[in-house]
Amino acid sequence: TQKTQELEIPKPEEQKQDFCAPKGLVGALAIDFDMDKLEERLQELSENNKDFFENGEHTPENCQVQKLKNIAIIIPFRDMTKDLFRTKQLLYFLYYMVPILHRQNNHFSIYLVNQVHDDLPFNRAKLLNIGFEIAKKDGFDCFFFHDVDLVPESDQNIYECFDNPRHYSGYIDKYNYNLPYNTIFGGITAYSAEAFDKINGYSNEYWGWGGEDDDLERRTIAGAKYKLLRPEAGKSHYKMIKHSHETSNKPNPNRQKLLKAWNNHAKFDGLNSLNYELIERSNDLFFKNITVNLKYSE
Ligand code: UD2
Ligand code: MN
Repeated sequence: TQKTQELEIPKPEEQKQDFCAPKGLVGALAIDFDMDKLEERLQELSENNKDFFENGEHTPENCQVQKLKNIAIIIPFRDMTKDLFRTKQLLYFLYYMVPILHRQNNHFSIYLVNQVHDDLPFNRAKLLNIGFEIAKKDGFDCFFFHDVDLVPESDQNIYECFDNPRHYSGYIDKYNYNLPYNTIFGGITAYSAEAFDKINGYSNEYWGWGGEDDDLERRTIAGAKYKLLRPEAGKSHYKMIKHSHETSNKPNPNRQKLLKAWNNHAKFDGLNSLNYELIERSNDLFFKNITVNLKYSE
């Protein structure tokens, strides 16, 4: 005689959920920015990924997202070029980054923070502060401040945060994968909400090209005593889309003076003095679109 075994079916709340882990990483990736192929590639991007997105964000299914793996990629943006070159960079960025982040299997969203066309110079740092403030309110706990023209050459370059901030883009093809100087902090940096709050974010006072990245390095290392950390050199190679500098983003003539005095303004110039006007907020399929006016008067 056969004994019927009673099957024990666990109730949903008792089901143990594992933490999300990367799925199907492929390692090194061939990256090119062939503009003639852009259109077909965008079609490919949307066909293969549209089902994984809701409201411009991706949430992994059937696993539990760990702390510091709710990732907001914040991109400072303005395109005043005639040929829409920054927009094309953005499309290429999405084409490569979306599948990579999807395979890394974390909760993520890309925030495009647009400076409205105005007569002001570009202000990368202030746009990044705004993106942080908004994405933090949306519930993210890990923030990547990310230039639009950098793409990782391997999906083993894992996007995640730790308590100590990290500079991600130390090894770029443009610089033969060497650090141009030891304390370089431009391109891409990753912060927990706590760490970015602790340093009071970026300075809002850098208008035009340059200096804001070094100022952030001073706040983080000399100011808050974090270690200068980067992901493993061999695993964090980036390709940069070649471009010239916009006339609307001229080198800031005050940048050296501001940088020298970083410690005099860090405490009251940053997240705690941030003001701006939110012009528009909308969700694209693969990113969240924020448009702001940096000119502010009360
Ligand atoms: C370096 C840094 C960058 C920043 C900049 C000085 C690296 C790898 N990069 O980049 O992080 O510190 O120097 O400010 O160290 N952008 C627009 N529209 C514009 C101008 C800029 O969208 O009109 C955005 C875009 O996301 C771009 C980023 O700002 O990638 C930085 O500007 P860039 O690429 O012209 O500066 P670059 O390459 O000299
Ligand atoms: Mn660049």
